[in-house]
Amino acid sequence: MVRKPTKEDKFSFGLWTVGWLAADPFGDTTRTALKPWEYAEKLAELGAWGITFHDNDVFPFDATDAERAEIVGKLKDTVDATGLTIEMVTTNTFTHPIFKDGGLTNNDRSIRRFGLRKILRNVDLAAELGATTFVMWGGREGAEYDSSKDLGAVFDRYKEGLDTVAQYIKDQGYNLRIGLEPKPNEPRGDIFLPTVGHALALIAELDNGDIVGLNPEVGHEQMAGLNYTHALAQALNAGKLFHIDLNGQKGLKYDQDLVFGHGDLLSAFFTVDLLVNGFPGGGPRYEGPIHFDYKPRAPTASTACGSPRQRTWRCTSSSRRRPAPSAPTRPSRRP
Ligand code: GLT
Ligand code: MN
Ligand code: MN
Repeated sequence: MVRKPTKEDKFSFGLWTVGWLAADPFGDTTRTALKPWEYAEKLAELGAWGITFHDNDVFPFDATDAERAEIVGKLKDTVDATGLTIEMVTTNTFTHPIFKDGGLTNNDRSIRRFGLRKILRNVDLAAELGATTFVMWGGREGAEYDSSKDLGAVFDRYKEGLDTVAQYIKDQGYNLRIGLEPKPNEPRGDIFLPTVGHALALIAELDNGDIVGLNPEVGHEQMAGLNYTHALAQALNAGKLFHIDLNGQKGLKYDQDLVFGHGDLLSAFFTVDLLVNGFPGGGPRYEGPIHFDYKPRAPTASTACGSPRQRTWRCTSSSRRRPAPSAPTRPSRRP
């Protein structure tokens, strides 16, 4: 018997996951785009409790204030009507070319400041929408060449940026905690804060580390050959397990974002055991949402909708109706 999820399960999904258009570095999009509120409606219908998103999963990078307000308003209406919870909000500081060498750790001070402004504006939005976790995944904070950055300055900049965001949250009196999301590589050759352990060490050095914890992702630890359940356990034991990203990964390769349980099923079993039952001898329990960060595959060839980087809302209904080509019309962009 397959049990139907209910809101009590506290299942939550990123709009960038259900809204993933299934592009990869070698090919264009292969899934159909919906509007953010259409994903929300469908998730609620299927028994989800919560949704999460980046600012630019909902409105475009260059949206005017009026466009932003209109789109956010529509999503909020749907969330309220369906009884969903916006439990976490995060910032896209990785898609736009300005962030190609990072936001908070960029060598260019004006880009660091721009990244910070974008994050703080999104902190306001997160608080306004009632989110309690603010995830920060520094996917572009990294390097391919070790001489490209002063690595000492990098960690000072990272700490200063995180402390500024955390201080802002405190000053505004927001009920928000920051969840850092480690990842070893991709899109950068090497990302700073590659594992849960690295992030815990940096948090311990922050002035405002009391509201900074972790959002560990299964695949990100397993890409480094590490044990996800152990990472959760250490974060939990340190009182720092604020949020989770569940998905699947088949060993040491690119970030696959498979459905949870695919890849290392035994590890997934022990992860569930820890989340549901806690430590056998008692101690801190994870009380947060059961949040999924997976990338759905396209079951069949479907209509493409724009470039791989384009986000959901840009795809118009007419482009959605465009029939799939009967034969490949475009060669792969790379040999
Ligand atoms: C990006 C990444 C995910 C993170 C998201 C949060 S963005 O899709 O691959 O693991 O959770 O910024
Ligand atoms: Mn993730
Ligand atoms: Mn991932």
